Amino acid sequence: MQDVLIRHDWTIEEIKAIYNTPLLELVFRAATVHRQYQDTAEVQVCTLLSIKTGGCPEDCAYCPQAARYDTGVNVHGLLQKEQVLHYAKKAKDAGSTRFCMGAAWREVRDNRDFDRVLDMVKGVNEMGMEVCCTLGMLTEEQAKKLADAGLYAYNHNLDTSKEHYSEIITTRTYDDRLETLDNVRKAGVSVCCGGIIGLGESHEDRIQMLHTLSNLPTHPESVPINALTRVKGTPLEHMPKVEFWDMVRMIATTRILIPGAMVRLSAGRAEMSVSEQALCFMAGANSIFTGEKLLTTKNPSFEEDHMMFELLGLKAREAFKDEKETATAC
Ligand code: SAM
Ligand code: DTB
Ligand code: SF4
Repeated sequence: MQDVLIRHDWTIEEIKAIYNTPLLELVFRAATVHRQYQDTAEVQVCTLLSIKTGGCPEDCAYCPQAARYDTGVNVHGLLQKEQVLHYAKKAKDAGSTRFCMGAAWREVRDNRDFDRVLDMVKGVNEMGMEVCCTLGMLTEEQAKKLADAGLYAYNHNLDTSKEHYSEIITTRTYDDRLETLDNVRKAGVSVCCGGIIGLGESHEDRIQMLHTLSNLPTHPESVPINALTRVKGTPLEHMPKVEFWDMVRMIATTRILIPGAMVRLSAGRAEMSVSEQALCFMAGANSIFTGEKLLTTKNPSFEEDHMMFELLGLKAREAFKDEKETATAC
């Protein structure tokens, strides 16, 4: 039953009021919305692979892959298709239904590497997994080529508020990000867009970011909420650890504002207990990244997550569920 209207006209004041609701009341409200829109027994299981690591020209202050910071990341060029398909199969066998390939690029260029990525997309799609990519900025034509190759979703995060953005990244603008999201939408590809907390932003910045996300003309189909993973050598290495309660508050507010989306408990799980993750699921998170690494940093193992699913009685959401439901409804 979906009796809460999906809105695209949230005001800052309304979002502030939701965000500042006493925590347990906020979790209860989010859990209520979650039950109206989603099957709460299901969690989407996605796996990331860094197909091109490090050496990135951008200056994103959180990122271990920016060439200008000395982070000790294992720099490598574009992986071979066979290596990628091997890892995708391992992820599929471990129960993952979405495979997301990440590249440390500022933007996609029309070159042989892009052709190779198109081929990887085709290969993973043929394995019956939802394929996602996160490759940086993208034109509409490039998004269409990815769609034709079988791309299901594209991840491009807002990361933070428009106001705080220039404190974190100076090598491209907030509007560049919004333009890429628009190009992805126009190509008919599912949009995955969220942000990071712990970048030194204020509560106001988080509210502003949620305002931008929840007022997009079409809501993103998935919204990853990341806790900053503090990496030695990056400008943000000494930031305080993100409070677990802030993650819960962010997830719950996102669930209420964007009820139809998969809300992904993304970076930060490696430092959370199972009980803490359970509260995030209660608050409306229904997607995670599995596999021992995110892109370059640690994540719980497939085995640990399997045990968590058993304990909490969760099951993996099947691949292409949205399409199947639309087909049945027609
Ligand atoms: N280079 C492409 C781009 O920036 O769009 C794709 C890869 S980039 C690593 C994808 C996303 O990972 C970033 O937008 C950011 O939200 C997230 N990310 C990167 N480093 C992170 C960190 N240390 N902690 C949390 N999230 C991080
Ligand atoms: C997202 O929102 N989080 C993922 C994925 N989208 C690409 C990336 C998290 C990266 C964490 C740092 C790393 O492992 O390098
Ligand atoms: Fe490069 Fe992406 Fe890292 Fe920014 S987040 S430095 S664009 S890999």
